Amino acid sequence: ISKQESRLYMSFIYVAIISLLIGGLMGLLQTLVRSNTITLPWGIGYYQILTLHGVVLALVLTTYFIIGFQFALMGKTVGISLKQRKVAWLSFWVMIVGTVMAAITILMGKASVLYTFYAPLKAHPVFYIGLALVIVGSWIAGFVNWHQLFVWKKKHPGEKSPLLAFMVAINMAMWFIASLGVAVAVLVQFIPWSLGYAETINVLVSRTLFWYFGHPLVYFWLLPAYMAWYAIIPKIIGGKIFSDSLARLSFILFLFFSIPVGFHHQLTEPGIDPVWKFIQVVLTFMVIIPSLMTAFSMFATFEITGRRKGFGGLFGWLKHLPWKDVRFLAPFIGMLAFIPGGAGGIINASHQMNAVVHNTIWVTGHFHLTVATTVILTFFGISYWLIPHLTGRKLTPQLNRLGIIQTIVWTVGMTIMSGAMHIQGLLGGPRRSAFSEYGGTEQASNWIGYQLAQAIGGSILFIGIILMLYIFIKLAFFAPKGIEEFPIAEEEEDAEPTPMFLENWKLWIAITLALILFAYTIPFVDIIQNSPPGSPPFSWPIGN
Ligand code: HAS
Repeated sequence: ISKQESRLYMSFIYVAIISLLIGGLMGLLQTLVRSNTITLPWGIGYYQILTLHGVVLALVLTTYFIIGFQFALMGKTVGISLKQRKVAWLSFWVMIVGTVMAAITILMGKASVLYTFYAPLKAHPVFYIGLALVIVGSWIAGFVNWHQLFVWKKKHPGEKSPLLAFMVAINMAMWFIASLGVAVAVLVQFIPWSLGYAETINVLVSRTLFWYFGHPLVYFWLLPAYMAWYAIIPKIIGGKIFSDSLARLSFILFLFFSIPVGFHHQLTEPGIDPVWKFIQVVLTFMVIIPSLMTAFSMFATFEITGRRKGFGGLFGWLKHLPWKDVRFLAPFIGMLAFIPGGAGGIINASHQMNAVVHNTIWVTGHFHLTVATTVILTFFGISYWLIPHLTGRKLTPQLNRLGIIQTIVWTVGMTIMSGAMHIQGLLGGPRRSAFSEYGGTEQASNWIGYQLAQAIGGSILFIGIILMLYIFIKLAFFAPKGIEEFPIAEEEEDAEPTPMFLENWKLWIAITLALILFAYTIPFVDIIQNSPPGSPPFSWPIGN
């Protein structure tokens, strides 16, 4: 890999790792405030640190890591030209300018609106402009990725595209179509409103546009982890890809069903016709299918590889897995976490049960299992080989061992924290609230033990972050020079050839748009015609 390429990919990853530190510290403070262990000094508001935590981890860390990783995948599988690299740098800098603008407003306490920035909470206009720039920057990255694949396909007529390049192109297509929604909300509603050109804002429209984007956002995080599960983990365990066609089909299904499902975040909201909520819940159950296909495919890979190595019996194949290789262990624990994480998602999506858990800290528990365990542990697993590969160093046995300790620390911390969040949520504990005794009610007194457990889990997780930072610095700057493999698996020899229609991009995009129009047109027109006129801005009382 050339120095220039490596510098480009690593730049994205540096921002991700700095975000992990800042966002993680904010998370620790969160748990300490909620358990009444500390009060924030110097007039810092609870919602200020909660916003920083959410924006920096859920939006900044993820987006930068994903774009850096995806560029590395594209560079490896289809190549990157000098021109493409220049445009990729442009995407980086546009994103950086946007990120800095948003970060400054949050740090100044002018944008304590949380990562969902629900109206009528109002931030400084610079916050929204910053967000818009981050999105535009990510689009530029997407255009480069599609162009990379396009150039490759022109040079290889009639051939199927490399699996990982296909997956990146799908993820960026989903991201682009989804982020159009939030871009419209920011440009048409939030920026004019925060600049004072509009006095009120249509809250229901803004939330609907946000969740049109917000649910595919979680799959934008998940799919890069799936790329590693499908195409990289098999190589690390000494096996092959179970089915190239199945992997492609599952990504196509994500493209179809990720977007027309936003109402499952708005099930308790008045003003949306229940029939359309029902339809979008049905579509949500469709988007579970590609994850079940992924689970099936992973089990198949593990079992086939194990049996080939001579481990028989019902579970004998489990023995062969390289438990002492952190490049496998970290993503594997991510997979395990996705079993309860996914089950929690199915509970959330079930309309009646959503009434029990909505706006409770159960939901926070759900996304700490999914994004903060499944996805992040997979990203850590990727980092252990990607960073030394890019910096021309080696993952030494000592660093591997430290990585295993890091993985265990993360797992223990997250099990305690997320477990306590789930239970407290079922006992009615609200999400997004600082410590309160709620007037001394008995119910609130039941929550405090779980809050303390979350503070303990959060502290353990912070140790995990420090460890990760240490390993990262070692891998990037100090580990011995050498060549670290970029592990990409091949397909099983006896696999059926992948049908070419799986690359029928026009058809897939047309079906995606048709599903979106079906799920959103009528309810959206209804919302615009019938929702209340708009709401004046609201801000948190000082000191919250
Ligand atoms: Fe979710 C809320 C529904 C998946 C993230 N979700 C959130 C929020 C976030 C989030 C951040 O329907 C909060 C948003 C906010 O701030 O308000 N979610 C789902 C459903 C799924 C789902 C149906 N969510 C995710 C993923 C996320 C994520 C993935 C991040 C990456 N979620 C909801 C709903 C809400 C929600 C409602 C709103 C709640 C409310 O009221 O506010 C599905 O995609 C889940 C399908 C997954 C599976 C699991 C398959 C298992 C696999 C692992 C296999 C294991 C192996 C290893 C192979 C069916 C693939 C085994 C080895 C052995 C040895 C055993």
